[in-house]
Amino acid sequence: MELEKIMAELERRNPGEVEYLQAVHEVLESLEDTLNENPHIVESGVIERMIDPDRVLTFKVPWMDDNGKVHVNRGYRVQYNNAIGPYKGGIRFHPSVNLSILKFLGFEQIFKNALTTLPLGGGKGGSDFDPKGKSDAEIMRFCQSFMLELWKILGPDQDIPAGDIGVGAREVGYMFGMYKKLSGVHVGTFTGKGRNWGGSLIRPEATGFGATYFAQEMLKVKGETFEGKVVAISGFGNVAWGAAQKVTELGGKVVTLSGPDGYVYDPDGLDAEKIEYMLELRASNQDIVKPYSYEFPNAKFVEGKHPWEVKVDIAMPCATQNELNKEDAENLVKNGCMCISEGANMPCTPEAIDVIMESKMLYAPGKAANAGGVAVSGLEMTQNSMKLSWTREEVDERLQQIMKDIHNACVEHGKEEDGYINYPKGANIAGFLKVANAMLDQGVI
Ligand code: NDP
Ligand code: 2IT
Repeated sequence: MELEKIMAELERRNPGEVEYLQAVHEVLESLEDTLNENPHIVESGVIERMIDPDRVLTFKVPWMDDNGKVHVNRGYRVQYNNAIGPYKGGIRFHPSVNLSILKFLGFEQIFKNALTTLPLGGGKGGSDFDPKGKSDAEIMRFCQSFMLELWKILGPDQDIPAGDIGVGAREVGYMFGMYKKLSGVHVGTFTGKGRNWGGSLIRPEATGFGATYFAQEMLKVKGETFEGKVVAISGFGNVAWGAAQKVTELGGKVVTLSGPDGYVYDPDGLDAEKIEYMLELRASNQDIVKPYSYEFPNAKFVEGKHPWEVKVDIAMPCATQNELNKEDAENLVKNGCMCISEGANMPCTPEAIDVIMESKMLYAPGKAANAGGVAVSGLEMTQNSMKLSWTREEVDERLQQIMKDIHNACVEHGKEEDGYINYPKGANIAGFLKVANAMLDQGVI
């Protein structure tokens, strides 16, 4: 079969790029029927052209710490595909960052961005820089050095970065500042900007809100709502924070958060004060969630474990890739979990996905469920172009409509004969067809 040959060739050309190969394999597998029905897509080489990034920029990022010691990190930008719009995707600062991880993220971004219904191509960037424990001045110097190389390939109609793990409003501010100085223009080349210099309302909350709205749509199919549901969330960063807010507002009870050190179980559930405390915890610049259990003594800290062993109705992985494995999935199924909505990118391992799909629970992949973040980035770009700023209500309404439209696209392309909605398949097919058709229209380039 043609797809097997393509995959084998990809493995040969990209040895050891585990996450990248995992992401491509997951998409290609689900496209089999679609490609059999559309042989012209395969014959035109669209698959080979789509799975290889358009270009990758790799560069050195030297910076000086507060003690005058020089450090060198590696910076990257993967410009993946711009068939339906300019390259668009976040920047990740984390010591684990490498080319395989950024290629997997960039590849996923193509389909996610296509699903948003907005004209956005796919890209991703980042560095193996570790922001943990760094002073504000060190973060600023790093961001400035990073931009000295990156700015050359960015532009409001060319490539528009945003945040991701380790990159929030502060880092976007420092990067945008340097970009503006070097390019001499104040345009919407970044999203996730500060409110008073071009940022959109709701962008900080958008990914978590969107993942919750998506879960709400899935629950509706079963005649269910968030009211009274017990929810496990992983991570305690930007996405986890947005999801915790919206789930709580809709009547759900969030009982876990997690970090690389383990998870906290809070049987009382999060409330406004605890959600506010999440911001403090993030700002403390450590990589641990444990202090939550000192602050709120009813909460218990479970060291070195994943939150998926807790009995919950709904699970929302919002930390990082491959954080939910086969055993975790088996625990969730055993405990009667009915729905998983991925706030993070590719948080479930392939073995976990097999267990989840087998159980026939509601399961939304990140490229559909977490698309709210980049969708509001797209809305930020629109506001920048119009030199206008929409109200909170207007942005939120558009976000909700986009999440509903993505849900409908997944149902349209993912509904199986027995009525089960295969959301990963639906998301892959819907996103793929949009980009593939644009590529066919534009010729071999
Ligand atoms: P943040 O840096 O704000 O938070 C990341 C969170 O995950 C932190 O709590 C982090 O802890 C935790 N984490 C990192 N590694 C691990 C690990 N190995 N085990 C457990 N927890 C871990 O990033 P975001 O919230 O922005 O991103 C979270 C996920 O959502 C990522 O997969 C990202 O790609 C995805 N995403 C983000 C979007 C956005 O708009 N920001 C949009 C769509 C998806 P610590 O930092 O202490 O290590
Ligand atoms: O993974 C993602 O979608 C993001 N990190 C957000 C990308 C963006 O451009 O807003």
